[in-house]
Amino acid sequence: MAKAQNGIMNKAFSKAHHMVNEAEDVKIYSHIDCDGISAGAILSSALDRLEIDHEIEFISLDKIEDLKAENELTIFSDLGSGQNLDNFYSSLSKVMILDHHPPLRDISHSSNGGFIELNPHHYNIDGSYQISGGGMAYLLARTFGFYDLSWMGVLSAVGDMQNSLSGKLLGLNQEILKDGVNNNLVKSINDLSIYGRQTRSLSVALSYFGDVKLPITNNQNECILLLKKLDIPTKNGRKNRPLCDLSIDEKRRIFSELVRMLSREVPTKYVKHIPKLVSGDSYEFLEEKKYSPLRDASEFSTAINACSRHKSPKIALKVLKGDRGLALDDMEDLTLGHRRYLAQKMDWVRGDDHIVHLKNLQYFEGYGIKSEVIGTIAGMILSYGDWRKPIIGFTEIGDGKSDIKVSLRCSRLLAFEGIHFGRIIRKVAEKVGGSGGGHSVACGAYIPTSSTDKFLKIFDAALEGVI
Ligand SMILES: [Mn+2]
Repeated sequence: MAKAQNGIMNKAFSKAHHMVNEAEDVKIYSHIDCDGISAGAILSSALDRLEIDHEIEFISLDKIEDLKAENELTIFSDLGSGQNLDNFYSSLSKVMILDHHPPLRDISHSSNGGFIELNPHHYNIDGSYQISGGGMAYLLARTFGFYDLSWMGVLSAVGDMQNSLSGKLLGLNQEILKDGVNNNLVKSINDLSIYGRQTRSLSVALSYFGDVKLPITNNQNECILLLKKLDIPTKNGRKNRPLCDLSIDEKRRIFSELVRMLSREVPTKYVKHIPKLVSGDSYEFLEEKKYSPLRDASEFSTAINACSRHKSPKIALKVLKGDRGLALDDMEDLTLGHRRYLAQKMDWVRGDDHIVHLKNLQYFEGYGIKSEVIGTIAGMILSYGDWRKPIIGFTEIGDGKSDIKVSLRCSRLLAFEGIHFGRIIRKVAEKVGGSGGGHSVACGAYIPTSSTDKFLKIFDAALEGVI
């Protein structure tokens, strides 16, 4: 069944292949997040090689309605399926959509000569866990034989958190990963599910374990003691050891210890999920230097997010397309600034008991925090609150608009139990005249300024008996 569906989708990709081949002047609009920027980098690299003139712009979803068709072919990537594109129908410009979000239109629209929409949902393929926007861009690039762009398809999927529930890449993502592995560009490792494999010292990386509050959470001294107890050296000579330097046996010891600690801490219903919380596959990019943030897919995606959240997606684009000089320096500066900004805001939220506890959720008013990072802050602050409940952060959208941005994060344990906060937040936001959606563990909404109290009340009630 899945194979047959893939087969039909491949036919659509060969139509798209011809559309690209005929084009002389292309505009790409891609989503301004890690997945969208990687998707843009794949498309732009492919068009460069085909010597097709193109321009690329990274945009947020709310900008789409203001766009006008000015090029012979406009490609929408990692967006477009959920938006009204009527502006583009009337023109002479051709339109191609490469998206993986739930589509508004049905597949019959796609057969129209100047308009093609490639979306896994049209072929009964899941767009949350099986393929990302960058994955769709790669499948198009692959029709031209550009297998070496596969690593960016892997990066897109990780940036889009497509591996978050199973701990690994599945479906078409797995197929893309295979291309990366076969071309010696990517290595997939069954690993501890701890962030910062290449760049963080072990004790720091462990202290960020936050899905469940453990004695080591936010406590580096406890981490050092734990590593001593497990007979794992924290240094190699004078250099701190990151996770990527550990032997399989050392990783196993940490795994068993974390499982033991977690089993003591979590309610019985969660015990079956513990191994998934502690281990998962990691993806290494073999062309990148060891100990570089670009070597690990998760860390690379953070660096791209640092660029996009500070409105500099083009810097990430250059790095993705191979610039390891100036653009990489700029990316490192942005990452550093990003980290400083987060630390400063974290201190503020933690400082004066800004976390307010309701029966089934907790929240903080983060007014003054940039809307682009309110979700990141919420995720970091969760380990200081109650991991059993989701945490919600509020801030202003900025840009002269008066709405409020809401971001929610929760322990992966709640998602493993089948709670999908992306769906819940959408319903609650709609009830107060807003809109929302997203993943099970990370989602958000936009709501009218005066509706925050009502929003919290409805949300708290909606979770009664659910968590
Ligand atoms: Mn995406």
